[in-house]
Amino acid sequence: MSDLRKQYDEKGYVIVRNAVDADLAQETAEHVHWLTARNPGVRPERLMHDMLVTDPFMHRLVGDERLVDIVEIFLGPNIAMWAAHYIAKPPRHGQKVLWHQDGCLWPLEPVEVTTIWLAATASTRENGCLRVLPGTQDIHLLSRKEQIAADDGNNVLGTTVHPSLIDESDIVDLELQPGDVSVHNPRIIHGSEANTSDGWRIGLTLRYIPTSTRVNRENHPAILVRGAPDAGNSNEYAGRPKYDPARHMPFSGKEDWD
Ligand SMILES: O=C(O)CCC(=O)C(=O)O
Repeated sequence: MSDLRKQYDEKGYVIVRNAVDADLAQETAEHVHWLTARNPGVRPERLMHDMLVTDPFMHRLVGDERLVDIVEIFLGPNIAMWAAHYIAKPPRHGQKVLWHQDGCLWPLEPVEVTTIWLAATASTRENGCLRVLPGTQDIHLLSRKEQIAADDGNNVLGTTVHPSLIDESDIVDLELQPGDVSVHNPRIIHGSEANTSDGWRIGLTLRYIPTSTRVNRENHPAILVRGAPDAGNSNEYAGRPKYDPARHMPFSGKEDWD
């Protein structure tokens, strides 16, 4: 496990193969299709935290011991997940994610946070996998002025970084199979291409923090996944949701959420 930390510190990212089993990855993909069918006005690249934070399957998934054990290597024993986001790219017209740095976009004090990106389907060069620029985690957190608005309606974030920060010869494509995860640093510059393939590319990006990090956004509960809240800040935590067949996707183990 310390090898994970070593690579993460040197390169700004690390891959963990088979972090969860194929059945859970499959259920995660089904969750996206379930949500998409119920929210036809929302692009599947934008199934965001507010839609997920009261969902029992999401609580089951983000608290999975196998994921939280990985996160603990980077953040220590008191852990919350403050932002979940399915970036699910449909076949042939899945949107790209322009080059960006995560940490400069977030209301965290301090910006101590680690992202787990879970592959629910294969994620490949052909279908628009996550790509990173190793080493860029050593740059500073970019200010608002250093970001460039790019709101053409055709990309997921509407913002990007200056092209001078991108050296294309350094790009590493993080190709994953269902159940693999990549872990990335909040300062590393990363993005992804559009999905022009015939299949879905479904990823779930999960932002974990030590509970000592303050989430400075109102009405934005996090999910406590291990250890204890920190008395030094007023983070809000979502309660454990009850599974309701009228409102939630059925999932393996749902009886534990009655
Ligand atoms: O899923 C993608 O293509 C991009 C993900 C990303 O930017 C992130 O997880 O921070």
